[in-house]
Amino acid sequence: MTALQEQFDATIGRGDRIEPRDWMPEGYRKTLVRQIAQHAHSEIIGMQPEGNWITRAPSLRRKAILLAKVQDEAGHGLYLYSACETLGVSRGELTEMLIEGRQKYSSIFNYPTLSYADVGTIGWLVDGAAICNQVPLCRTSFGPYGRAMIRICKEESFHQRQGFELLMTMMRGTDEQQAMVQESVDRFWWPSLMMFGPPDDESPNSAQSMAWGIKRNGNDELRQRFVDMTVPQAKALGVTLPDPDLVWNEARGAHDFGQPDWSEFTQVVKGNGPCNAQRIAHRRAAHEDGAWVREAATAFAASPLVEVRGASATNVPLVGVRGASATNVPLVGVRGASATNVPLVEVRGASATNVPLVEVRGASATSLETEGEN
Ligand code: BYC
Repeated sequence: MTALQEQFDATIGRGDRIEPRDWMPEGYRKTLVRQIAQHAHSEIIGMQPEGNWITRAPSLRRKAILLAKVQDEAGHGLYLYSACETLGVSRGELTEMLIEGRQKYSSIFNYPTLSYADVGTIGWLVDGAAICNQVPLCRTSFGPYGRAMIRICKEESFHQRQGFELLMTMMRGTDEQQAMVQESVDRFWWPSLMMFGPPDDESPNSAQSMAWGIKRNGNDELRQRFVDMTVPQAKALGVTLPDPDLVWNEARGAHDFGQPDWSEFTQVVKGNGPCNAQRIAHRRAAHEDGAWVREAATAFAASPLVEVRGASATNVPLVGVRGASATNVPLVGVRGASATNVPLVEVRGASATNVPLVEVRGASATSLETEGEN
């Protein structure tokens, strides 16, 4: 065993974190890329089923809440893609892998949202399952992933409550509204249980992922935790969970429950669920439609930092420097400059009392070209 491997094992053994600068076995890196990418893709694809109801939410308040939730999911995707990028793979590559079907996303988002009650059910059950699965991931062994999870879990908690509150409101409504909630729960219950992955004895990745501290619990343990958490909530709502085998087991101090249809799960994960093709087609179209934004952002990033026109000593525009803030004011808009490495800028007509603003084109730390001041 190499010294690096020993150091890695000792870090994991102590329950400390591995950071991107640390040496790590290739299998650990690959497993993390797989899981974090799948997680990021799930957040982004997961915007679609709920996004389907934004224009049809029944009031301004419900629309604002739903918009905010879907926007949070975009944010979660971005934190997770960023965490993944610390492992040496770019967001662009990950997106390509998703739309080419080389990486997965959570099975749950391949089911349609057929009624507005599904917005509440997704919040309650899907975000509820996500919380059970993700709270332990706040302690995952890879630093950037664990830190991203902390914020994500706080937001997921809010998402779950908003779903529960929506369903509670509908359950206090008309018979039709109550029936809508029950029908929605009937459709989403089993797919929610599948979110935790296959049973432990059919989970090829669990043992190694747990040994590495990537996963902290097995799939079955977290599924059980979710069922135990959800049963009293269902009672409070007044809905029935569609499982005839669901019963409290006094001896175990936990609920017994039936198994989801694992052949359906396999089909959905293989790409044959009700909405797989639609979800990926939509994601691909959004990616293609956004090409001009990426091109513009790339061109902007390559442009000089400062380009100020019409500026004078008394009329100093505040804009024009990216990343500047009240406490972080770059002295000169030259890339590659730092406190110790300040490129010389040639400014014509400058004196101590007359400091013209400088327009720098194509400037870099090694190649500087100055142009006339305004
Ligand atoms: N769906 O060996 P296993 C959200 C795959 S988004 C699809 O147990 P592992 C939200 C698994 O990848 C929340 N595939 O795997 C967003 C593996 O295949 P590969 C998403 C699944 O990784 C918007 C194979 O089956 N959460 O909350 O040890 C709106 C064997 O499985 C699924 C996460 O991503 C599935 N359900 O454990 C609202 C959590 N399950 O990769 C809400 C992070 C399994 O070998 N991920 N597979 O080809 C994890 O915790 C783990 O990856 C899993 C699976 C527990 C999901």
